Amino acid sequence: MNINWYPGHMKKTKETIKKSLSMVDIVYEVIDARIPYSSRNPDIDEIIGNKPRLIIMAKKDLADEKANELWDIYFKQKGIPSINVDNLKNEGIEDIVKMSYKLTEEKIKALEKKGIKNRPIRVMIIGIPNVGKSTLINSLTKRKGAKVGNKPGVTKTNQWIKIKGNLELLDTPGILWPKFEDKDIALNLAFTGAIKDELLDLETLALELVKKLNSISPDFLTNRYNIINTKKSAYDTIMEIGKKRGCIVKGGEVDFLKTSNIILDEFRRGYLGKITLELPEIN
Ligand SMILES: Nc1nc2c(ncn2[C@@H]2O[C@H](COP(=O)(O)OP(=O)(O)OP(=O)(O)O)[C@@H](O)[C@H]2O)c(=O)[nH]1
Ligand SMILES: [Mg+2]
Repeated sequence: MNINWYPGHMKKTKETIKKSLSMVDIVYEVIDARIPYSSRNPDIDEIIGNKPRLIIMAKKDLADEKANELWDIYFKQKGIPSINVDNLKNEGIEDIVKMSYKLTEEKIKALEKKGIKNRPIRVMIIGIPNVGKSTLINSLTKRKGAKVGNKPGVTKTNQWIKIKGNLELLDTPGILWPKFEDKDIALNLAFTGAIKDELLDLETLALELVKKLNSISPDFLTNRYNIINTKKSAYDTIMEIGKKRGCIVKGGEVDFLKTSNIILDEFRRGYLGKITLELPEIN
């Protein structure tokens, strides 16, 4: 996960992915349902080009249900089909398979006209770190995890995994770099664990998260920690949570770091509620 995305690395990744792309019929672009905008790679459209694509909003179980619907509408308006998925409960997985058939129908028909029958639909998964790519591969292969052997391709290590029906998945997902330029995006990524805790120190991160959550609804924190919302500063809110949780060091002081860790961890686990951190602009 500790990837430093310097320009040379990005260029090489892009080239590698483009080579793999030439072997597949459809791309699953995996994003995080809590931050559908921030978790998209900035160059994704250019990388994928006009290859059929399905946006998979993973971790739908951690995101707000209404927001999931809004994002679906947003992507539909942009002309990209999308689907909400809970990888851990296998929810949405069947739909992915169905959509894949639909989105590659033309190409498969064209191949059939050329006499190529029963050619499997080849799929590649791409996305930034931590969005759920590997878990998705597991969900898709749960029933039939059989490897179908090496195929001539970009690297000798490429393996195709049989999914369902006539679908084959490239077993190594393309890992893309996230956007770091914008502070809000970088924070969203850090809140959800996509860039781990390198970006900011945990105390600052927790302060920012408290501000962010309260801007959406103060209920998330008041309900979880049984605190009174009196429009306190983020600092005072964390202090109060620390006291409630007994995060006290010698001398009776609140252990601010420990409390920060608790808040971040509980947010990431979904204990504060189903929370989407950004909403789309829909016309
Ligand atoms: N709640 C929930 N957690 C999920 C879901 N999908 C993945 N996760 C969790 O998210 C974390 C990251 O998932 P991975 O599948 O390892 O993500 P990845 O994209 O392969 O990450 P990298 O290999 O680091 O690029 C794990 O703790 C998963 O259990 C989901 O749909 N819902
Ligand atoms: Mg992985």
